[in-house]
Amino acid sequence: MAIRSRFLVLLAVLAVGLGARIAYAAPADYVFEPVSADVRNGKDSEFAVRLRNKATGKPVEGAVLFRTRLDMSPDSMGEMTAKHTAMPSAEPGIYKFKADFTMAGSWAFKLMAKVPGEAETVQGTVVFKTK
Ligand SMILES: [Cu+2]
Repeated sequence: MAIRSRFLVLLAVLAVGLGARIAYAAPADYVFEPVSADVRNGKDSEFAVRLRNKATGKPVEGAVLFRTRLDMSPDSMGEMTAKHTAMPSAEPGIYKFKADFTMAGSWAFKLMAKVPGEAETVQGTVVFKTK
């Protein structure tokens, strides 16, 4: 009986350890940040986001960003959007874009990303200020 309960305790410890490992590699471990929050207002204005692994602090290369949206929701103008396109970037973990901004103020860049080695989709929102 004592041996059996000791075995059960061991199983419980293993289960907790496994749970912690699964939680470790979660979408919440990734964060998108502005390379520079200040952006020029107007056409063909460039901006960039950095994808970082919060656990390691390192930039994350090779992510595929999709369903991107630029809108003025931070200034209560969520329906006001800006056209934007992805641009090539030589810097690891940095994803560049250019946009046609039409108003000075705060813009939210919303995105989803497929990150190498992460099964779940990562979501991000990065706020830029145009002036
Ligand atoms: Cu606006």
